[in-house]
Amino acid sequence: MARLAKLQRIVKEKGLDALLVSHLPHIQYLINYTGSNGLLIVPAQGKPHFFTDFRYKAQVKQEVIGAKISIVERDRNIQDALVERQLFSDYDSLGFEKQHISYALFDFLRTKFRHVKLVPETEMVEKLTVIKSEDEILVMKRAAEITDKVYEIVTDLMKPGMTENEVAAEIAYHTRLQGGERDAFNIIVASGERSALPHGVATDKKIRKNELVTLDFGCVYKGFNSDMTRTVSMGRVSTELQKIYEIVRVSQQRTIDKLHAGMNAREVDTLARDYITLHGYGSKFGHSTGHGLGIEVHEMPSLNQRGERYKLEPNQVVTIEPGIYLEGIGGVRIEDDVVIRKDGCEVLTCSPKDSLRVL
Ligand SMILES: [Mn+2]
Repeated sequence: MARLAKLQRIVKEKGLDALLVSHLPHIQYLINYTGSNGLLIVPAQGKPHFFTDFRYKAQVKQEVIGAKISIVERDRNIQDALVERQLFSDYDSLGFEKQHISYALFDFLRTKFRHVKLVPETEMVEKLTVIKSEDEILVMKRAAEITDKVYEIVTDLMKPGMTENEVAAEIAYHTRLQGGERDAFNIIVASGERSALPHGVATDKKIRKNELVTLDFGCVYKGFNSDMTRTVSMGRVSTELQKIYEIVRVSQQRTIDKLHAGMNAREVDTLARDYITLHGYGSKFGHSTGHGLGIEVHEMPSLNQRGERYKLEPNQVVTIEPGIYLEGIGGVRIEDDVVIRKDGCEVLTCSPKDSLRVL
């Protein structure tokens, strides 16, 4: 209940009568609902009200905590129920999640509740989710352990001749067997030249001997994500690819070694980027050094050069994932999930990375 209470305080501070929560991961975070349709109204005062449909009638009884539940009737949708029940009749202002609302729903609200001032909001629930409790960190640690275990199993069974999709299928299969609820995102298996694609999701390409393979995957466990990348070598690869592995590895390790609360997001990015630039590959590292991680794979903050005003706080979880990508040749990325602590950080993902692993 602490999460809802905190949100209600923010709603009140903002001078809103209520916040309409339309983003399902936020609804799960706030009231423990895991279904695929629903809207949650969180008033500044009084009990939050959750709407869903018949398919989830039994499920919400088991799951939902802290909200009044309404199941909309057959042939009705949730929007209609909001009108029929005159839910916003005494409201002056209603906040909505501007990055997580369909135009159709927005237009409906605007048309049907003309007397209510609709206030676009960002970072209301997001701000709450960024700082993790110790219990939440334990859950994220478990998600990371599952990912480590899957990495160990899958790298043991990878062989030349397997397709990237076959490797991705093994990752997905073992993720479920190890206790993961689902994949955190579309699994990246990028081999050979394709390892130079930072987001090379698995294809039917066969993995050949003497190629690099980048594996980037994670799982969802109790609503929280893990996200890890390792680059391995199928047989021997060129001296240059071995060299960039070492540069990325040292860049990533130095960043983790120096990471602590109070640094800003730009300083973290600079730590990783300067080392890569010093070795001549600055232009081949074209993405952020990392991102917040939690109920979403990408949360605040983005660790990049625009992050000067964003200070890291204890109990935030971020990824550290520098990479070097040589178009047409291959690429390397190494990514771990870390908890920011007062004087340092705690690394959640523990798969080996100290040297380029040859399979
Ligand atoms: Mn990531």
